[in-house]
Amino acid sequence: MSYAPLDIPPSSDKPFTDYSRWRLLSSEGGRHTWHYLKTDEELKEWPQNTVDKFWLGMKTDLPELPPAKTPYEAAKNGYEFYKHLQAHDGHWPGEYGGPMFLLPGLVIGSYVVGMGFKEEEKLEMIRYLMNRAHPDDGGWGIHVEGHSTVFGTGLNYTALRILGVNADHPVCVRARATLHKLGGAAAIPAWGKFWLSLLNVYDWEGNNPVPPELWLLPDWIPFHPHRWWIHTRTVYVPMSYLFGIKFTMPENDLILSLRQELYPQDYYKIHWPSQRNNVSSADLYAPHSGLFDAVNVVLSTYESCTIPPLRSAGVKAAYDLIVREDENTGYQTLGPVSKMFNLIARAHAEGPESYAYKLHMEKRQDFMWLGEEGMMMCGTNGSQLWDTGFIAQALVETGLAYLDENKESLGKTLEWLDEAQILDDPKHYRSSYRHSTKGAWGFSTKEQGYTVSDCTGEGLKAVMYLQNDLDFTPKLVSERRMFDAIDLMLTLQNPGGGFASYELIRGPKWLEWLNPAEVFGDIMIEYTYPECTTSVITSLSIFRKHYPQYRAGDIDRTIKSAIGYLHKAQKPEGGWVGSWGICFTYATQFALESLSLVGETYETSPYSRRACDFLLEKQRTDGGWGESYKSCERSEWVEHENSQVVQTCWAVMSLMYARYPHPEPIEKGVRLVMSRQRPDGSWPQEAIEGVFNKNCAIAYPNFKFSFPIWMLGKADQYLRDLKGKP
Ligand code: LAN
Repeated sequence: MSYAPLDIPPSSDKPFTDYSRWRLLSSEGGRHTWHYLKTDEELKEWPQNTVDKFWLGMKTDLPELPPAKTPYEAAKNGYEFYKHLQAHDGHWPGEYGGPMFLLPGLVIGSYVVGMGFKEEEKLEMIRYLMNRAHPDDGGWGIHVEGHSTVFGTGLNYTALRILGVNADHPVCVRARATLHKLGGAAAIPAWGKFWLSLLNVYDWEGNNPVPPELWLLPDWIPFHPHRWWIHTRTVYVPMSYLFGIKFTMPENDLILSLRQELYPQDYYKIHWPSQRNNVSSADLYAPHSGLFDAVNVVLSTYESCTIPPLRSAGVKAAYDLIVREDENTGYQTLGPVSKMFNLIARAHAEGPESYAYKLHMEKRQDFMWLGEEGMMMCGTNGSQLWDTGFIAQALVETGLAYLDENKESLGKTLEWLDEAQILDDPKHYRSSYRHSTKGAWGFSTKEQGYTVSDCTGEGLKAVMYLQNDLDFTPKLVSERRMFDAIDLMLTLQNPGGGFASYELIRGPKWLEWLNPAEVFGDIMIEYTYPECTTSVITSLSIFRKHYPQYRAGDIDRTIKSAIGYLHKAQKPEGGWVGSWGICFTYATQFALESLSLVGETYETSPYSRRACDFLLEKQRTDGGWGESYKSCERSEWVEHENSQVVQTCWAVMSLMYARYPHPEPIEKGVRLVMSRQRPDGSWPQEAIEGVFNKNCAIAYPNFKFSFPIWMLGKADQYLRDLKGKP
């Protein structure tokens, strides 16, 4: 990619490209890629549809619906709208933005290996960054709603410059001032140091070591990286390769200039070794432990006298793991960070003419999403299964599935879910330290190919709802395949009874003392989560109603001990801390669903009662609930300034799972959610819904459809039952 300065307008409120020319292609298995049509012929052949228009923030022209008088009618209107956002293959595509450290990885990573972008992509990435600059100071945070940090500002500034924005453009001038005020790029957290080192604008000496020799350790060692949380290890595999070879891009004018722009001090006078632990206070979330600092002293000493055969064996071991990961995932890799590190490693080792380079380039597209504000890099290659699984269940539970006008859409949903199940273990299985995948559903697509405990749970539930509860659907997923999903989930329970995200907990808790990332909490090992646990055990429980013979004893024991885990995980105040959604309302909804499975309700269980009382205390006078993403940072309830539709749905669902006996709070919540519905049946976007690693928010924009539809439809029935009406 050549560095070509672009003529960028000072304001970014209008698209830099013609939005009527963009199309979202949903291809094999739900892959998402955005395309810009250049010729009139292409435009004629491929008209823009509602899905494109909705996600581009254009007017959808869907009709106004008869105003809803009951919660059921509101749910029905909601689906009348949401149905139009279903892709032709049956899944629901969606934007998966939020984190602000991913687009720079895409841009820097592509730049250092000479991989270009289309002009329209560059322009819309620039616009996205301009739109997402913090209104107060022009910097960027770790996520779209966060305060400006060095990580966000240093990396996104660099991305803008690579994409072709001049250093004297107002957006750069403002961002640079903020960056310098925060201490400049020398104080960027570890992953920022790493990206900038690859770009040759930070010295490798300024990084704490990431020795690839770690991969040569025997597997039984308690801190062997195969025991780390899968995202952390999958990011550190290519990092250790790139560190091992000290990858740097050759100097050019832009790099020389960035060395001046990113630092308030003289780049050439910086004492790099003293920057290793220099992290701006605006960024620091998980400070180093004394143990980690000590380990780094030892590793840094080793770095000055590495043993060449050992280093090259380590580099080779890391590279082999990179190749296996690419091959296991169709070059999607587990996530967006590993995607770009792997891409650089493969490009370095195999060159721009290689098959690996081309495939990485092709699949890079799956992470690039065009939204209303421009083009972003997503948290994964989509959230296809997750969004599709929820709405499928919502339709069946609310009865909307039985309406003739929804049957076609349901049929397609089932077809997609059928295709999305992973049928085998990974190609490279044990040699990649992978957990089994046979029978699993992942979070995004089958191609990405990772088991996620709760995605398997939600995927199987959705299939059972559609296949076993409805009499008009074909039985696409065989019993054998359902049994595979069950067998897989049963391998995922941890000794304490809880379920983690992708694997069993493999390492000791003290590994967290070696957390190198500074900006994320709880990333070194798997942990058990009320959310994941619930998706698995609710799925087991529905399954056993349909197939009471299959592994009944195992399922029984699993559910019992999972409930024990949930009891222990409850906070004394009554809620559960959410790790993947914000925050207490999210996790409490799941936990109370679990408790309801074993008959624990407001009237029968102190756990359930305490949880309801906790939530009721948080209900606001407008009938809604609202908590800030800061709840997740602090593990304590932090009010949002407004009540939020999605969180209100989670709270009302919680009360219904607990069979809360008084209608008033439920009615008030329902009224709030109905009052925010638009005449076309949709709901406006409110605050960000999700989170990961304690400190980074991530968007689930489809939640504003699936959860209101689900909650309103359920509440309609629930309130009628409470009042003894038919
Ligand atoms: C996700 C998204 C989905 C999420 C749920 C299924 C909701 C959860 O219940 C289990 C964990 C999982 C699969 C999850 C794990 C971490 C992810 C992949 C993400 C939050 C999306 C992005 C994030 C990933 C780690 C982002 C890249 C950043 C790094 C620190 C590597």
